[in-house]
Amino acid sequence: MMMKCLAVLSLFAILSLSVVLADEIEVYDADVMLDTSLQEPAIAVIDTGESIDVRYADVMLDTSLQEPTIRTWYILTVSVFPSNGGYVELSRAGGLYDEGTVVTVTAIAKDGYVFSHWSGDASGTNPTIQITMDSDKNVVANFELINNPPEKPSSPYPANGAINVSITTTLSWQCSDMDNDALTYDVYFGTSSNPPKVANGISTNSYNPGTLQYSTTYYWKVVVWDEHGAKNESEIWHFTTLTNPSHENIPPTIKINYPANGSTVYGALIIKGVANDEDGSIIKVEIRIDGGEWKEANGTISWSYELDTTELDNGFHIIEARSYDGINYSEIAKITVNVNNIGNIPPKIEILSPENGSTVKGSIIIQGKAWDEDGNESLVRVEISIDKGGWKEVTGTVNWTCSLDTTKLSNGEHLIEARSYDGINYSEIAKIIINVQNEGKEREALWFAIGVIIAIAIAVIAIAWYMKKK
Ligand SMILES: [Ca+2]
Ligand SMILES: [Ca+2]
Ligand SMILES: [Ca+2]
Repeated sequence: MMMKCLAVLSLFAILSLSVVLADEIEVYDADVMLDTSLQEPAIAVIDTGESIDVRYADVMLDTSLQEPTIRTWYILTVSVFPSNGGYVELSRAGGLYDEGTVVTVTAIAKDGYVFSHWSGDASGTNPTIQITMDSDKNVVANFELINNPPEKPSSPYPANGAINVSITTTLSWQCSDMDNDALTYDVYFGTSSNPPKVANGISTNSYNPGTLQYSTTYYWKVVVWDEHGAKNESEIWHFTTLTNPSHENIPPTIKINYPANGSTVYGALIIKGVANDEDGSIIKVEIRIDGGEWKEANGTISWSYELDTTELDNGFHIIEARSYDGINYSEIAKITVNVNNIGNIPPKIEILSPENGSTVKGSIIIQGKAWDEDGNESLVRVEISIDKGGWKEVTGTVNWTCSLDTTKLSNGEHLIEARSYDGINYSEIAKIIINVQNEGKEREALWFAIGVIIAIAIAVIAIAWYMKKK
């Protein structure tokens, strides 16, 4: 709309009004004394058809004025978008300005919005601009809603790093937006650590990936979008599904390496061992004492468990261990230890007969005594060994005996050793040497030697006769 406005600053004279019907009103400055008592306005018509009230007045004509004054005004129209996004301030209020007027226009955003840019007969992103009124102007101040991106998706299910996850699992997560915007999600899921997108713009914070594979690690992430196109994304999570339960599992094994079965222990005891699973891995190793509650050991394929033996009564205790592969327990490994936290005096032993160095033959009885300063009732057994052979238990403890058939030994010297045991310690070893001399044995040996010589002689004669004949 291009409209030329003319303003009447001063009324000149009735005579001038004759010009009103022309395109422009020519107004001559004059000293005017308005006579407000006049009742009827004269109508001045300008080119657009608008009208101006002009009241008659007594006019004293200033005849010095030579030229008529013509003043041209323009309209400045301002608007805002969106309408509740903000408002505009003008350096000079109004909307009608003399030609050439420079108007400073400032856009001011309301809470929750920010100024974006000018459009219409202005441009740029500076919220303050200057407009020169050389024509009618129409400017628009554009505002934008201030938006916060959604929070990073969190609290994944299955939890990040979870194992033994069911193959029919629905993924879910948590997410929120400061502006309470409605949120949509893109889901990335797969066995690659950089998983592909499998769902786009879903509005629920859960996703069903269908039936999964057994014994497989899956990776996934969620990208969240708000209503204004702002987004955020989770870290990449992962979980591992369980082993196919229909596959027969090989149970794990376990072994206690320390302490040795039957050994005496005291103070802080570190029980150690190993475990193995052929078709999987050891999830945990457990220990129990005297059939009590199972407790988890440290480590798996190589494990240890600290036992404070001072919390146990002195005496024999059973230590059991088992391993677990997530499906089956191993068989139980078991040792017995003798806890002794007081201190033990080892038992003693003595061989009374035969005397050391004596000559013996036939069946003999070896006898002796054993004792323990802590109390003879603690004596468990007495053992002897012949010529460093294995230890064999004898009859009795405090007074002990053992029969020995020396004819089963060669003639000559033999070592006999004896020791006693009090359940914790062995005694020092008592030893004697006996000289075995069995006569019957000498005669048998002589006849055997003669027989061998005769056989060799016959063989020599036979060979000589055979050679000669040939
Ligand atoms: Ca938002
Ligand atoms: Ca297994
Ligand atoms: Ca003792």
